[in-house]
Amino acid sequence: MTTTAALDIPVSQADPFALDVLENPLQLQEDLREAGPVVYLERYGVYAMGRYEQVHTALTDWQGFQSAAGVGLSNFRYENPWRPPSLLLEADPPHHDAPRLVLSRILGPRTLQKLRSSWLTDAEALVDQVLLRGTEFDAAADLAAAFPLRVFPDAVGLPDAGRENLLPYGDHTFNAFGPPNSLVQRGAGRIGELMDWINAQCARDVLTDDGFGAQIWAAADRGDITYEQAPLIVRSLLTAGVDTTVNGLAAVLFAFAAHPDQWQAVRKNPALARTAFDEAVRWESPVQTFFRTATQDIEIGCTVIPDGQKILMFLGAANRDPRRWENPDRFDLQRDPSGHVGFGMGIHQCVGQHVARLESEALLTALAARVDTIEITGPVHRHLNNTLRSWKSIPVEVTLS
Ligand code: PQP
Repeated sequence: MTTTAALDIPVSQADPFALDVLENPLQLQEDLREAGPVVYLERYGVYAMGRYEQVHTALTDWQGFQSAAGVGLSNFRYENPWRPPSLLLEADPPHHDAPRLVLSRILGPRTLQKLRSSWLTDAEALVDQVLLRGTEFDAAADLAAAFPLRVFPDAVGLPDAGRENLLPYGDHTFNAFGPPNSLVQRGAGRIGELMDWINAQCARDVLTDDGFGAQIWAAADRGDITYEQAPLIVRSLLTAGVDTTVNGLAAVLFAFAAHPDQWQAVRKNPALARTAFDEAVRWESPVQTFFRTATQDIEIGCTVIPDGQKILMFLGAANRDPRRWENPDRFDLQRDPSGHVGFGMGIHQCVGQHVARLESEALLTALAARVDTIEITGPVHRHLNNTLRSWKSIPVEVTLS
């Protein structure tokens, strides 16, 4: 780490998207936090923030830190996006408002109540099915990946054929927020075919008439959004709705396997299942990073981020900033995790978070009803992604109650 006299800003050569860093990002996160409130990442020519206070402030300031130039490394002011930009993620007010309002109603806690009992039943059925095969299984593949795939595509109203495309499409999209490294190149070969399938599923006549997708098209009938916007908003659901929750569920399952006392706490008090998910999202930050772009010269600390520059927000680093969290590396159901930035903050804060929480609550409730202890039985394996803290396998053995 060096300091340039002119800018008075720490400069780092670190590569947050290097495979070994993605494998274990905690050291880099600490280095960034310790270096200062803002750091310049020379390798990519971007700024970075790892401290809670600055990340929180920047996320809340959408006028100063825009999303419309893209929330990945690619700067839409100067580069063509690889796909038509998202009307939610890659937009700011006023364009962002109508799509956001429509989706926030469809995915809001009140509408989701209707799904609650059927998702609880689905979770019980999945847990029964897994345990019938034995008490040793892969918590990542058999539960965390299986459950969202069981409930979410049905809730959207997708046909059965081609659902196996959802995870690879999401994986590539989340890689594409980073630099064009080997992870992006690996996905590039299939992306045309995957994108064609995704786009085809956004059409009204492909979707059932009672799912989230149909509700988006109904919003176009009402004039709340235009007919041109509807398919892109369906695309957002298909892009954002599976990989994110798969890794959120993997995070909470891994957290419990690694903290047996916390699992016993949930067993005694199943109401803790809801807090557990937010604490796991704080602890693991399934979405590790997103970029913003400065809309003007912005003063932070002793430096100025010039207009048009990209800033990498380390949600994962902020969620473990010891300036904000006591004993941040501990997964602890006694703490109040609210205020974590794992779902972002401000006007872009995750519109799907109620869906994710409901999935987690259903799965944990079903698991807590049958499983007394969870033990990790072998080496766990990460799945590397430029944006997501993801899993390939978490081998566990459980004892039944
Ligand atoms: C984390 C929207 C949201 C959700 C899109 C899109 C993609 C990803 C996400 C990220 N996202 N949670 O394409 O509209």
